Order: sequence, then C-alpha cells, then structure tokens
Amino acid sequence: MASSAFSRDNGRDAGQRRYGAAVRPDQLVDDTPLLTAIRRCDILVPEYHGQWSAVEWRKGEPWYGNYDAIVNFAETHGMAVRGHALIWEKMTPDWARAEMLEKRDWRTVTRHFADLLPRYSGRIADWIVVNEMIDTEDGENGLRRTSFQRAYGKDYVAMALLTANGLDPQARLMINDYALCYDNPVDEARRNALLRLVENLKARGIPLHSVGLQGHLELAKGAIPQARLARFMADLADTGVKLAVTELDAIEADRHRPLAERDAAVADHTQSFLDVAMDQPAVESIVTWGLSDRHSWLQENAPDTLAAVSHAPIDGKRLNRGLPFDADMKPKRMQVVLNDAMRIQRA
Ligand code: 9MR
Repeated sequence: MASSAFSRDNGRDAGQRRYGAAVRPDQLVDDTPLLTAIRRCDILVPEYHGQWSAVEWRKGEPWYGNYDAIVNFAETHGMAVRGHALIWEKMTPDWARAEMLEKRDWRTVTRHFADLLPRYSGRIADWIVVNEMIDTEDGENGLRRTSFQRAYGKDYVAMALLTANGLDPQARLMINDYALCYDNPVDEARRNALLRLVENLKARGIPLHSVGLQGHLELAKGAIPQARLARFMADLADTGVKLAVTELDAIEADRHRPLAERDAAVADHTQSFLDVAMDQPAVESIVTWGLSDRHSWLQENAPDTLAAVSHAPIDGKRLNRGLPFDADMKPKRMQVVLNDAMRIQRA
C-alpha cells in the first residue's frame, strides 16, 4: 500500500504499519510540495468533509463532492481512506439532533449510515463510527451527554457499530477519542472509561475492530507517562481490538523560544509518545492531523488564520509548530522522528 516513493525496512513490526494524514480536498489539486508529501501517505482521512454536517447540511440533500474528491484521489494513487466520522455530536446537523430528540427513532441514524457506507463500500476500508464519546466530567457513566445518548440511551455506541456492520460487513469499524495520554486525573478517568466501554463491547461480540487514540499531544501537560500509556494500550489490545494513532499533532507549551528549541521540544515529545505506540504490536497505523503547520486546526484561533486559509504569505514563527512540516513545507525534526518511527525511507 505504500506509495512508490517509499519503502520500509524490516524493522520492528514496521512492515504492517501504515502512515497517513488528514487532508482537505483543495490540497489535492495543484502540484505543490504539500501534495508531494500527501502522496507519500498510505492512508488519507478527510479532515472535515466527511462529517455529517458537511455531507448533509440540509436534510435529504446529501452532497458527496468533497468526499468523492478525496476518495477518488486516494484510489488513483493507491492509498486507503478512513471515514471520519459517522457519529460526532459536534458535527451533527441541527435538523438531525432535533429529529433524534423528538422522534427517538434509530432510523435517523440508519439513513445517514446508509447514505455513506454502501456508497463507499470497498473504497473506504475503515470507518470511525463514533468519535469523542467519552466524558468523565459532565457525562453519564463516562459517556458524553449527546443527542445520540439522550435519544437512544447508553447503548447507542453498540447500536451504531451493529448498524454499520450490517451496511458494510467488510468495513473495519473504529471508535476514537482524545485526552488519554497524560498523567492527570482527567486523562486517567478517561482511559478507564474508554477501557470499560471497549471491554463491554468486545465481551458482547459487538463488531469493533480498532480503537483510535487521537494523539493531540500537549506539551504543557508534562512528560508522556510512558509506562502508564503502555499499560493502557496493552489493556485495550488484550480485549482483542487493534489500535491506531488517529490525529497526531502537538500543541506547543511556549512559542517564545528560538525556533530550533521549539522544534526540538515538539520532536522529543512526539518521540516519547511514538516510542510507546510503536512498541505495541496492536498499533496498526499512525495518522497525523495534517502535514503542514499552515493548514493545522491549531491555527484556527490564531491571528494568522485568514492568511493561513488563503495561502497568503504568513509569519510562520507565530504559528503553532506541531506538525511534521512548517508553514512553508520545510520538514522539521518531528518529520525525522516520524520517518524513523515508521521506518519509512526513500527508495
Ligand atoms: O481539524 C478539524 C477542523 O478543520 C474542523 O473545523 C473541525 C470540525 O470538523 O474538526 C477538526 O478536527 C477534529 C477531529 O475531527 C476530531 N478531533 C479533534 C480535531 C480537532 O478539533
């Protein structure tokens, strides 16, 4: 599945691991350095355009243009696509929330799944079926209070996996969540809640193939607690699921230091995280949430947002530097760390 520009050596389990990135359809058209980096991926994930509200903003009028653009591009270049995400409260259209809460009829969800899964059957091999369902602070029994949870009860995650499996029995099904990697009471509670959920689903034979750990690293949260994280990954793997790092990037703690120091801090932190992930045989893939700092969601609240979106010249030093390439597509030390971890080498 690797593109022709890369090959892997026979390093530790690396042969089966795939590397990917989140992409936006406008990045796939021109011949840019970003596109060159995208073409080195094994997996593409629509960063935004796969969400329910992006596909069916108005009820009954689904539009697949952007989704198709990504799937077609991936197919042309021999890459896999991961669907992201069938259910995510934040990106559920208002009409769907209202309908679910009013009617409490699972067919609202089935219709949405039936729009996407058969359409991309055999073309999208794995799907994030439910995204960000854990909430141990304001949730109920560790589950986020969402329209889905309110309308259908705590078993909606299992129902969603069963429905997806019925519509595309070949697809590999995932759930995905964040804030699972650090040594603090919130992350610890979230790890336990996710593990309980996965244990329950697997014990009941619900079709769940893989669990996604988003991996939005935050340097301000302190060092990666490697032993604790390794234990967590092993506990998940023991339930019979595979694992994936699905949205890797890093939020800097201090943007006022010299660039070299900042990039070293991001690279070292990423290395510390990847050392754990790559040691766990159940981890099948690493996806970064974008490739270039110019297009990262982490810039969405930054003063340079407009320039970043419009591709205009920007002051890259002011941006968060949490992806493998900087705003001008210069590889940073994080790219070296990733390449090394994935054992991806130029042929
Ligand atoms: O990076 C994504 C950003 O461009 C979108 O506006 C946003 C809403 O769709 O989603 C961002 O990606 C999120 C991902 O889908 C789920 N985990 C958190 C990511 C960052 O917010």
